Amino acid sequence: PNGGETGEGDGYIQGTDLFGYVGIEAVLDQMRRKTIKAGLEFNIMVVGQSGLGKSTLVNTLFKSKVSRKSCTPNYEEKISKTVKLHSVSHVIEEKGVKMKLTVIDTPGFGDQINNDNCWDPIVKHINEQYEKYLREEININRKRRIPDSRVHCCIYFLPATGHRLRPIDVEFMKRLGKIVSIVPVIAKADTLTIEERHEFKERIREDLTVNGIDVYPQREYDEDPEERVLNDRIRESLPFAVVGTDKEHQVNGNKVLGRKTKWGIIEVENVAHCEFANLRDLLIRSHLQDLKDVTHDVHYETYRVRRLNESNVDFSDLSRSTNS
Ligand SMILES: Nc1nc2c(ncn2[C@@H]2O[C@H](COP(=O)(O)OP(=O)(O)OP(=O)(O)O)[C@@H](O)[C@H]2O)c(=O)[nH]1
Ligand SMILES: [Mg+2]
Repeated sequence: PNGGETGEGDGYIQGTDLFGYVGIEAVLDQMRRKTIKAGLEFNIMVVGQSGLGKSTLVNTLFKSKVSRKSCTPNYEEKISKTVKLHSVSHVIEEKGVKMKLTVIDTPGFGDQINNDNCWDPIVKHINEQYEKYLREEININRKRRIPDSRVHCCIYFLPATGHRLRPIDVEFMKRLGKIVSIVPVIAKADTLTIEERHEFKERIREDLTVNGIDVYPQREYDEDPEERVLNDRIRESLPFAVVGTDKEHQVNGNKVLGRKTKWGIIEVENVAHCEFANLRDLLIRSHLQDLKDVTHDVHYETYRVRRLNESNVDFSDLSRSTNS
């Protein structure tokens, strides 16, 4: 039939005849529609020493541009010391695409006299989510879509000491880097001068390399030269120097998220002031799908292989316990 109902029919038919056009690109629309229908799930975790502003940054993220248009009411709560691991979820909707963004807030370490194994609860939580997923996956009656509570990205907070990586952070990140994608940040970056920030970042990058700590985006997973160039630029700017807040202030008649000090307002979302926006854009805008892919293809895969190789895994037991 010539000139189909869609109006695109002509070109389509003609194309087939003349150039062998088969219309594979239509798959893009199908994928798009499927993704929109299914919705997105994205889970971030914040980790680091106590008092570095982790809970504050979770609030900043939810109050910042990612969720201003979301349907959830403003998140108003006095921030106090976090005592247990807990998640905060918001459903964010933009142009018909729905995303459930979950941030897992964790209690900071460093308060105890003995900080040995302070990573245990964090490592345990991350592995438990892999285990949950694995159990769903090997279940005989598995769900069409397995709920995904796996941690797609772990934001690791470094104190703005201006010196080097501390042994505790090295130990912690070494362990984390093997099981999850880490994005390191310099916390409370408002305490550093421009020069100090620059030099501190450089020293941290050196220390990460020297200690063999793999942070996201990992070089070995760059898919092509184009991605390598893009990711190199990100790797050169790590760790992001961030500032967090849960307060809004008036600046030139606009409401901005900021920290008011005696000498002025630090605008958290202003890239001239700090790198919070760079962090947010990396997570939400440019690398969300890649973080999910790396989690599934690399970290979860490693866990899965290890678990299934363990001689004590009884498959029937696994599926039975999931069913019950
Ligand atoms: N100067 C400065 N202070 C900050 C920043 N972010 C948070 N703070 C302050 O630091 C204090 C601790 O913040 P929290 O967000 O509770 O820190 P936390 O890392 O969650 O602490 P724990 O729950 O104990 O692990 C609060 O008084 C915050 O207002 C920042 O970017 N700069
Ligand atoms: Mg906290």
